[in-house]
Amino acid sequence: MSRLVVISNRVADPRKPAAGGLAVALGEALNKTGGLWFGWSGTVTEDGAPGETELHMRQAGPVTLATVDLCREDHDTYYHGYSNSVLWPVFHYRLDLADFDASYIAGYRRVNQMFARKLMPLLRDDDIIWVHDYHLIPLAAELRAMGCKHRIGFFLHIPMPPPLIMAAIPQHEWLMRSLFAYDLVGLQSEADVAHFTHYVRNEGSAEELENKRVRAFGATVVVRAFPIGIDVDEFTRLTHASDAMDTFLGMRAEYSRRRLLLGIDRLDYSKGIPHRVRAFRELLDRYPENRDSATMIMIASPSRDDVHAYADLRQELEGLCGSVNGDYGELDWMPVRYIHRMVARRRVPGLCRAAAVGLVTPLRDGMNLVAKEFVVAQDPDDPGVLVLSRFAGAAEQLKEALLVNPYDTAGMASSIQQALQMPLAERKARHQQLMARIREHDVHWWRKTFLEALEKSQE
Ligand code: ADQ
Repeated sequence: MSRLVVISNRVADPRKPAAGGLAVALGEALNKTGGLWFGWSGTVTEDGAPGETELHMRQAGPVTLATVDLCREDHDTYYHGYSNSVLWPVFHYRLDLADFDASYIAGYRRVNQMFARKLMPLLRDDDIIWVHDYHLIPLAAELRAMGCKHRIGFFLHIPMPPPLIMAAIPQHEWLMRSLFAYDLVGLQSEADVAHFTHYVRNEGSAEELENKRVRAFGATVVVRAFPIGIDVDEFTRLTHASDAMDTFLGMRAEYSRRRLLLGIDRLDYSKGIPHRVRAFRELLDRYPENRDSATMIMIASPSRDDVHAYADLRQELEGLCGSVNGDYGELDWMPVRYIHRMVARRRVPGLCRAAAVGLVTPLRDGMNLVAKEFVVAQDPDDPGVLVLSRFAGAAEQLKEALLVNPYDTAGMASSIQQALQMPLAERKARHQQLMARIREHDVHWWRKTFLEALEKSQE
């Protein structure tokens, strides 16, 4: 059996309780056969030279964790710069927020080269390599240039933009060409696959071959959608554990006279959080029966606070929440409760279960796992309703949610009203169908189908 080598920007210890389904799924796969997990340690050193760093090796059960530190310049250009100020905004269609500083690309290439250089001596002949996300697009090309002949797969956790948006990145052709050094490229949705195919047809004169193979730039790669899921059994267990149940009962007692609407996100401009507050305001304005009743709880955990666009977002959001509370609040009712913090993972299912409506309304999102977690946490005999943006990757699968356009404030307000008024029988029927699909395509299915496709990719 081949050994699995996972490479991602950050590395997690598979023996510790994982923060999310992804770490669980990868940890589980690595634990099975033993494996290697390689990436950045999370440490930034003030004295190192760009592209130079030491490798730290640590054993975690059967899994070897291999990490490198980044010097300040590499961190600022590769991580903050090219990854999070160019690729993240552009891949989420936010050209207005991209910072195309010419110095970033050198750092991005340098760190990918350094990763390849440090990884090469650790590889064994029978290894199968799985690279994750937008920080590491050129990694396979760098490994191939150093003679690596292994099977290498890549999974993109964020959306693939349409060709004309992609073309705004000065190095777009180099990035897309780099993907052809992989054997398998996995994307979240069929829409992402269509964007990829359009791009390579237009810019790389691609030929589409059988079995999802695409030939362009003188190479062939398999490109498929592998919609990522959550660990349903683990999340169900968390839902019934005492911390989640205490949270649920506490919230239910506190809000016994109210209907709760819930949003849980990282505070990121892709998540459409201000749009959600505007729709809630519209709901209170157009459907006054919700005043003194509906309460929106928004938990937005701090994220990349040192990038400008995030500070602006925080300010905008605080202003919007303040004005809704000022205009509509009563002495004993605050319409919006905004919490700029991370909630403990073990409490998340309790919060979800207490909510009548889950608001997952990104402007663009790879998948959005919160949408799936919200559904799994519900009581099947009295489930809440998921209001989901049509621009989340999850919308391709979760068709029984109420799909909304977050840019259409009035439309979103009327969908929230529909959710609040939905009869029990309809809520149960929708929930049942959503659950079946989420269970069928859970995170284990995702990992297994990706790795099987990678095994077969060179046949
Ligand atoms: P993210 O943008 O981080 O992930 P998402 O998939 O929605 O977003 O959430 C990841 C996890 O973080 C979930 O388990 C969620 O419960 C947790 N989380 C988010 N906000 C939280 C908060 N305030 N408090 C506590 N927990 C919180 C990226 C892509 C997504 C893609 C995933 C996986 O942007 O589109 O679905 O990777 O591929």
